[in-house]
Amino acid sequence: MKKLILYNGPNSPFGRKTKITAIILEIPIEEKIIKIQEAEFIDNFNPLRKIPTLVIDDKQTIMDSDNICLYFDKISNKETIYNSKNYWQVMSIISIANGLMESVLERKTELIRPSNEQSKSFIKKQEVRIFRTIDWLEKNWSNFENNKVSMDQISVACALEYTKFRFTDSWINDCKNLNIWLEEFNKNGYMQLTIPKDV
Ligand SMILES: N[C@@H](CCC(=O)N[C@@H](CS)C(=O)NCC(=O)O)C(=O)O
Repeated sequence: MKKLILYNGPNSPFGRKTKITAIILEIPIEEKIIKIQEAEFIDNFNPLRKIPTLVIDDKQTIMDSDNICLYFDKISNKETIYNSKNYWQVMSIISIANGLMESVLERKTELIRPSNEQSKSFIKKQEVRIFRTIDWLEKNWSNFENNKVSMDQISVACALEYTKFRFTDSWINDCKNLNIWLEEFNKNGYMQLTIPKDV
């Protein structure tokens, strides 16, 4: 078995996706929680200096959460979590969830810059995108009725939980179906084990 080191952060939604996928697919990884801003050594593996980054046998790197999750799915002996019947729908929902994570992250990053450098219109644009995306999921996404866990469910759950963690849960009353599903999904051991921590 190859040695798999997953460099992760304490609250990255992208990292959370990969950790959950490793748990579900029973991939034995060693997770190392790092402060990405100080992790110069990561540049040797991933010039983007981003987490998650997966290093295989100290030499090969897989970067980007989607590639890491696909890799875990490929090497696992368990049933795939990328259902082939609605494959492209699943992939598109994953991209939408990624976009939601990005907007929440961008908004937060902008807000921690010095106030004279912040752009109100940029923050507003992210907030509009966040609410539009969650509302769209409420109206258009139905794969959560499926009892079998799949990659789009993991991605949407991580994105919505990150939105609550970093921004707001004000959408839960308007997006009832999504919220009922999320509360149920959050009871899974892999969600409980990966709750984001503020550091
Ligand atoms: N597309 C990437 C996004 C990863 C990403 O944006 N990670 C953030 C943490 S949530 C990061 O490492 N940021 C460090 C930085 O921008 O300096 C993925 O899916 O893995």
